[in-house]
Amino acid sequence: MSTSVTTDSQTLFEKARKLIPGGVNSPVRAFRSVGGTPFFTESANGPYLHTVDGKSLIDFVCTWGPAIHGHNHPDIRANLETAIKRGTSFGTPSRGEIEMAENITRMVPSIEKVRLVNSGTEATMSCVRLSRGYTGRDKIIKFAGCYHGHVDSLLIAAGSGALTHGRPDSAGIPESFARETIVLDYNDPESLRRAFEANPGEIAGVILEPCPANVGLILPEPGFLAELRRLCDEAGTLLIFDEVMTGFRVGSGGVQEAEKVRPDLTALGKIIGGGLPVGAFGGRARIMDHLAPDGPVYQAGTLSGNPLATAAGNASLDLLRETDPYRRLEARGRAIKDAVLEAAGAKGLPLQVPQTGSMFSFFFSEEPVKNYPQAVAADRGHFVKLFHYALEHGVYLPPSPFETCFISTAHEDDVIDQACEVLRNALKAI
Ligand code: KE4
Repeated sequence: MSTSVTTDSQTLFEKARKLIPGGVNSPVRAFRSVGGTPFFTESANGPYLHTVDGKSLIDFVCTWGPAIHGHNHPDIRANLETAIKRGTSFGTPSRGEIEMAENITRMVPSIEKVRLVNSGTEATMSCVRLSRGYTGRDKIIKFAGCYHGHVDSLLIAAGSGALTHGRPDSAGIPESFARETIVLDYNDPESLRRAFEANPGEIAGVILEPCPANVGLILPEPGFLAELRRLCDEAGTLLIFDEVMTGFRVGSGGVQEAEKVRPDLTALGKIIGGGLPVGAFGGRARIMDHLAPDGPVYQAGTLSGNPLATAAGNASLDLLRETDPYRRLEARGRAIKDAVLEAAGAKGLPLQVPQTGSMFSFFFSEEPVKNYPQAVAADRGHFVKLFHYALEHGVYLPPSPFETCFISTAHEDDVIDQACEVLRNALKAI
């Protein structure tokens, strides 16, 4: 029977659980970190999600980042409506792929050549393989709390031999894979120096979210990214920025432009797809030319460069260049941060609200959070109460304290004011 006749999330979720693991196609959607039943969305417009239960929610998840222009933006929809009349997939080169490559290389200075894939996971996985193929080395360094998609060699936690190997962070990953990944603490350049000393000539790449946002939001300490660049240069190791989330989000050139640190490879996703499945990875031409069919590093994808995805993605990137929304987005991020901190202060609630541009998160912690151990030490119970109060009052925050909130250009001042009022009241109610 068609699910369209079923009207409520509870019923739909029970049906979904019978057919889909956990009832979801991505774990975080199951609300396990906050409890309760996830709502099903019927439609989305501007800053709102409209649920099957007839509720309209101010959306601060923005489909985990892509919806920087809000949902169902007319320009993106128009591009898609035009593209779909020509067909859905060709499996051959198409004009939109060149336009996407022109957009990305123009907006991200470190990227001279770029390849499109279908997800952020594919993008980071390909960066790791390319760094290994280019350097002829095997080991990779990552940082605790940074999430790069479900790549076997990156679902690794710090191991007992912290400076020489990690341990699997998921079932199904062989110890042998974990031995090639070293996990360090973010914002700790000294540990990187020690890891390079312990593994001379063996590190192919250092990969990180330059601004970790999958552990809540953590901002780089002054000089940290520049020091990573210097140490990688010294060691002949590639510096890989995973800007799947921050690319085109914190500015048209991502964190690398804001912090003036040039990685060798960059992984992208989310915003560049305008809501459709797209990832990309790119960097210096002399590195990218190691990819098949020109070079020995294999990488491929049936739907890579799909014409619908590039139509939506190009519209999204064109809009960013035409409207330059970043100052407005920063002002709205700051407004929420200030309102929430004022309410928490009035109540004597220890709260940190790291914020950069249209990204912010909540740590119920006395001290600013600078790395993963500090993030996991923050009070999660308070976040759960905040989440549910907000949801009940029409504001949808990410269903985990280890995620980041996003604001779109569709979150006009009246919407921001309304959300601030709900968040202030939520903090009073905690
Ligand atoms: P995807 O494979 O989900 O497109 O991208 C993986 C990825 C890579 N790098 C960074 C920095 C990311 O944030 C992500 C995915 N982000 C999560 C949100 N925390 C996606 C949401 C989900 O997993 O359902």
